Amino acid sequence: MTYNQNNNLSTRSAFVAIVGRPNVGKSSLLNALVGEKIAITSSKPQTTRTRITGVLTQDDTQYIFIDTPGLHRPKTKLSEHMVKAVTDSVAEVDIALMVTEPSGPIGPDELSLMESFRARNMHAILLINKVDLLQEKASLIKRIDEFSQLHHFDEIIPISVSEKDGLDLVLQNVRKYAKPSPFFYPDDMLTDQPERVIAAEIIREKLLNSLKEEVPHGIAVAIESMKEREGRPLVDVEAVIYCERKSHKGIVIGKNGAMLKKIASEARAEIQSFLDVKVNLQCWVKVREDWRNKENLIKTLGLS
Ligand SMILES: Nc1nc2c(ncn2[C@@H]2O[C@H](COP(=O)(O)OP(=O)(O)OP(=O)(O)O)[C@@H](O)[C@H]2O)c(=O)[nH]1
Ligand SMILES: [Mg+2]
Repeated sequence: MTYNQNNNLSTRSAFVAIVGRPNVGKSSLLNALVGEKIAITSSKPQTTRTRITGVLTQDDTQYIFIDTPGLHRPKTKLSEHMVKAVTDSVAEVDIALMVTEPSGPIGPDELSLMESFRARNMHAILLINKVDLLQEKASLIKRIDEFSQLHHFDEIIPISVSEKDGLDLVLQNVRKYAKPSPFFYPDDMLTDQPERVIAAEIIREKLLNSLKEEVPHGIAVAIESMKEREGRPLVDVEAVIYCERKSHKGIVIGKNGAMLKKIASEARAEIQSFLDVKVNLQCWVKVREDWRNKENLIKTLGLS
């Protein structure tokens, strides 16, 4: 559907893919640019599993940001879908924002992203995020140099999403690539994700924060029902947490149910503030052996 409030082409829009290695701060950047938390973030890599659209409308310009999963070598069928979400997104946009960190080796995934920009002859801006972590600024110059030799980026901008540093400069630069077009979304819309997807993601974020390494990567969350209680300002949410092994189910539930209680209580508070209404959240835990390698389950969970 096309929304053209002015019915002329005084408006512009830019489709922007946010790409990069896992854990560099892509989803944090999306949230900061849109001004609301619409994508979950965590200190664990491979948090984002699907493409997430975030919309920012400023004056005559609409930016449509597409946050993507971190690019990595796929080890499961699920991660094959995640990598495909990245390549599909890069193919469809006016410009890519490639997010990286100020230090560490430049690996094959970053090299292949730069290669795909060249193959498509597309515009790309490099964002060196987390500069707040840098002790000495001289290393930043070295980093800029290192990337400049590997690819001719349209711009290279150091930023810190946590400190909200450099974000205006990012928008100013992206604006140059906006094309005359009607707005694609209503100007007050922030994301195309349905409420129940955001609620499921909030629960997954709390699981990512509380559980150790391999357990949260094998978890998926589905909202089975979300209904307003008749005659009361209260929403009942029923969620199922799927894990891929029996032993993981025990870890998610915890001793005397303590872990599940903690996760559900944190998630309930955040879903409540997101929906702006009181929420009653019930979570069940089920096992779906090796679901990350089963296409039908990946599809049912909305991850393909
Ligand atoms: N110090 C610092 N940490 C940051 C900054 N931006 C993001 N982070 C942290 O980096 C971690 C990863 O952030 P995410 O936004 O989830 O990263 P991502 O690139 O979306 O990760 P994937 O979805 O796994 O690919 C989180 O712990 C963030 O709080 C920053 O500017 N400075
Ligand atoms: Mg992410």
